[in-house]
Amino acid sequence: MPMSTLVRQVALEHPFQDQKPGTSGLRKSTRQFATPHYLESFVEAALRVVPGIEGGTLVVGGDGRHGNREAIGVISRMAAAHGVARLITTTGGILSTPAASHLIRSRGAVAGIILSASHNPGGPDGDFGVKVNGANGGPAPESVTDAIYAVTTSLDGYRILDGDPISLDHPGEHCLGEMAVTVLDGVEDYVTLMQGLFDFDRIGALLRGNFRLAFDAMHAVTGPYATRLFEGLLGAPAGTVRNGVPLEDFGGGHPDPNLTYAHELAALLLESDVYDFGAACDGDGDRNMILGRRCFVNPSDSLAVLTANATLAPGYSGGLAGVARSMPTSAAADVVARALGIPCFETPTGWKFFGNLLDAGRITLCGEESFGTGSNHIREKDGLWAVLFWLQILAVRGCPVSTVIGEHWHTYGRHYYSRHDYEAIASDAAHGLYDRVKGMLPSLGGSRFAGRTIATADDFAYTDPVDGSLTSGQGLRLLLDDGSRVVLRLSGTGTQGATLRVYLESFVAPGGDLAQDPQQALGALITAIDDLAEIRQRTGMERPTVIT
Ligand code: VG1
Ligand code: CO
Repeated sequence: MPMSTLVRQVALEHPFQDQKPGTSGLRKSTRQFATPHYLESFVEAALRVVPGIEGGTLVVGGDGRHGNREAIGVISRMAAAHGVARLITTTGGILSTPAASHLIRSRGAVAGIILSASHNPGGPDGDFGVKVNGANGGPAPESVTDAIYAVTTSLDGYRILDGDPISLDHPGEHCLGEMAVTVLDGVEDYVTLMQGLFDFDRIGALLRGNFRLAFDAMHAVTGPYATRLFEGLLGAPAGTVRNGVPLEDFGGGHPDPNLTYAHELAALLLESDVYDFGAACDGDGDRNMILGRRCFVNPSDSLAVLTANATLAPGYSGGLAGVARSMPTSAAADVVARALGIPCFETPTGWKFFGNLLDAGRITLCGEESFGTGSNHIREKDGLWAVLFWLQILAVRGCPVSTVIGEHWHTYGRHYYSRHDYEAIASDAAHGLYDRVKGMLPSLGGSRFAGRTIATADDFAYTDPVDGSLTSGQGLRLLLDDGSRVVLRLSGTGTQGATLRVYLESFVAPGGDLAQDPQQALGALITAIDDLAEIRQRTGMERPTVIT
């Protein structure tokens, strides 16, 4: 039967008006995604906008949350109807965001569709998401996501192939209409990539010795990857990987690797002396939290430490072209870059802004304060890569995490840093607060704040050094005359109400007091921003929901 007879054109009564991608793709409640034609509408728009779809290769997979397999079925049938030549997906549909980025690149795909709401909870009452990545393996740039959104607002229908979805139970080759479908093991290629970057013999010797590692996969996508890496190839004892089986609702948890949501792991490391190293990743495997014995590594410091120690890893032994950090990330990496004599870029929040710099070879490492670190090996942040990088550094230096961090501060100074999140506040209250401070910015320069003077007050805008594109409205900054700063942003990944993020930073040079508690060191800034922005009063919250 000719393929055209199998393609069904489905008419939409009304186009959806709420499919604007946020910081990281389209993220909505699972319930909303279950609305008839909702997923299909967004996928149709993406398949129409992304160049090279007809006759191209497409990678599809996800973090295993509720709806993952069904969505892969729908996307496969739509891809076939749009003339995709080959679809690559994985057993069980399990594919971490970094592994997807690698597959897109290594298989020459024109794009990837990653099914994940990242660190947001999953399940029927949780969230679902769709991320569209381009041929470079990275999140589609704003020009593409804006175009996809524009198509969704006037869409009158979509094309889909009738038929049964292919089985994801085993690796194999299938056909869907005229489209070839490859189901492969989603872990293998990624593991090979890691073996090329790090010294597995050396890390293996560490993990087979007295050094004790605890890794928490949070019942999300990294379980199979971490088990193969740590307990398989690197010889760590069984049980090293906790919560290693991906579950559709992440076991009811919130797969966000921070001190609040990964508190069991945090308690193991911070309140006992059993483990030397602890790490966790988020729902889709692109975030990482690093813990040493009685030592929490702030993600901004983590980027700085990796930058300073990069040449200890075989994959980076030749040195770094440059580094980049998102604007709200502390300037700890900047100080290291200056010492190394390499450029350091400051981009808006979201991994898509690193893509051009990586593609142009201007940076090798990059990171965000939100537990994201990565490099030019792919075009997404990479949780397990960061864990392996830390293990590589510890294996070579032969000292505990706390020593690595302490020595780092003694050399470069310490950026006291904290992020305060006020989650799920009423949208009106959040926007009212934000717009009020934004309106005050022009009059804030030169005024007193937390015993310092405000040198600059602005709304961060970024001109991409590679393509010249301008992105504005990326966060309200109060830059103080002693190098401290406070930044306010509204989250672009939440699905309930609005989330206000307050980023606080203060620098102490080597020789100063490097051993304070961050909340105390930042105390004056915390009080001053609460007064200025009327945070407690306007949110009705006595304290943040998450403090990092
Ligand atoms: C958050 C983080 C940001 C990160 C984004 C996606 O965005 O702050 O740094 O890039 O999540 O991470 P927002 O807009 O909520 O602050 V993930 O792990 O969802 O791909
Ligand atoms: Co993520």
